[in-house]
Amino acid sequence: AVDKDWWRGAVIYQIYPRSFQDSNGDGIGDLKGITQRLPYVASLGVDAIWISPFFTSPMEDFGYDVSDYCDVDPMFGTLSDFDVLLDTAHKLGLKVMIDLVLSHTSDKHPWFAESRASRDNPKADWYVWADPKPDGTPPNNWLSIFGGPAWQWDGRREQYYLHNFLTSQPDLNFHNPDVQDALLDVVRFWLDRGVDGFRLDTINFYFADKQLRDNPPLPVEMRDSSIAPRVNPYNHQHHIHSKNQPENLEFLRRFRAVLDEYPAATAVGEVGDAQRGLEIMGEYTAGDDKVHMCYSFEFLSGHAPTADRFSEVMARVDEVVSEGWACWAFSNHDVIRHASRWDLTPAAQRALATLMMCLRGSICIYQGEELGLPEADVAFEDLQDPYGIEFWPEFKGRDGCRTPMVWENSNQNGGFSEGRPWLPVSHAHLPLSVAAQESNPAALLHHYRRAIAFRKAHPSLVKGAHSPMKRVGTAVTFTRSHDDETLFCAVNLSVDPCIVDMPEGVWHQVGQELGSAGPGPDGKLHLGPWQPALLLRG
Ligand code: TEU
Ligand code: CA
Repeated sequence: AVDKDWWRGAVIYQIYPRSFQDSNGDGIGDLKGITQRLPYVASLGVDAIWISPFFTSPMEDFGYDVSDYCDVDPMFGTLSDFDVLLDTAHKLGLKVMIDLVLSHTSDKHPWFAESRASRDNPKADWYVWADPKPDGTPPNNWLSIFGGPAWQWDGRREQYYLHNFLTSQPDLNFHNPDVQDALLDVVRFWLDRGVDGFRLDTINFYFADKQLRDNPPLPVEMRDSSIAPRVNPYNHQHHIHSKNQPENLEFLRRFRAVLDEYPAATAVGEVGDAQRGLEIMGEYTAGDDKVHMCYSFEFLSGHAPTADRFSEVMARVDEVVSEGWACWAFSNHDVIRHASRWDLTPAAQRALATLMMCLRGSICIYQGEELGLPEADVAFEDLQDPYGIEFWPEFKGRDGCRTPMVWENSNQNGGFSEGRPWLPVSHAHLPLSVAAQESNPAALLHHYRRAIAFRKAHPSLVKGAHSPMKRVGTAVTFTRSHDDETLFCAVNLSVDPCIVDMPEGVWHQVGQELGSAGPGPDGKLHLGPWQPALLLRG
């Protein structure tokens, strides 16, 4: 029988297809390359892969600008290459989740070509079109995440269209039921092909306020002072009308009804919202009738990964997501790799991987994270990300986390490609290659495998309840429990040692392979720098 609940507590490995493995020497990763490397992914012990978009696209935003939802971009291969990938993954016991970017299309999508052709064609209302103000300026003050107004003038219709991201990413009009139907057909197309689930890009941007009301300024105390206003004036506006609209819940229910026609399909919705991210996660994942999980940005920011930070976030989760399900990540293709963002030593990386595998929720690991790759230094001449090119040097863009995966250190391109890679392979990454770590028992790669295996061996970690996360000195402590298994987790998130009292009752030490401490002669847990203590009741 199929396990309908396979996603609960699953470990999902994120693949950025341009940078995973090139199979034909054009310097760009592709689906055949991914298929070749699936045995490696399976060897990590993960449950599933999430592949960033590989659909037909002009690649202005590297695939997050889709011009055909139901085909593979020739750069990445063909639909039959995808079928082989899917089949290979399934034989290896891996589920496959694909990345659907439904909020906007590429401006090269035939729907947009038709929509912009006139004000009265059948798709005239498929995107968010609006008349200028009497002085010719945009209909309201909304801003784009990638800079400037969220409105682009179109000379033919003599109207503006909405784009929350690049000007080449026009937002679809979800208020139009035909748009919803067309997108749900896309969902069916891939489910019929056999995919196990979806990562849904920017699900909180699906709807915009019907009346297109101005956004108010963001109260000063809610602004992120670490972001330069030139780079992101977006951060100074309160986006209450341009996203997170109430109508979204109804669409997500329609989406879920389609998923529920299939035996075990699942979805994780990406919710980027600095102020209300967890509340929205709570709304969207409660009730088993919308998305299964929401992908959280809480640990993708610059906030240091301290005991205070973890316990504060988890307390908030207990408050607002009690009924729902989170999906945690420390790194992805949009943010500075966490080894660099948090300036972590190898010991700190190990402790955080251990803690991550003990968290309640599902987990996303980003390719190369298991190798401890630092953010790559990419020279301005080599930059590819339009967001980085626009705002250099205040913001260097997202290329530093998107450089090719390093498989070997025996050649310049790290085994990624025989041609010239689309982004240079980081020389600092070569000594951390998969091959180098496979032959070094002390390497982080083996720690990730052991931490994932530890999680899989304990149902309480995969799907159990948790007690409130407490801060004890520089450590966090909590228990996880499921049926008759109860596990106590303590992780010291500091280079300073820390003493934690033994929990009440009878416990025995587990997780020695993760460096877990046991009780000392005084009956307390003496945690060394970045050391965990893992205890099983009984
Ligand atoms: O990202 C949405 C999002 O909110 C993040 O964009 C983030 O704020 C931004 O990348 C700055 O770091 C998703 C995709 O993950 C991203 O790659 C796309 O560019 C974006 O949607 C538009 O589709
Ligand atoms: Ca290729």
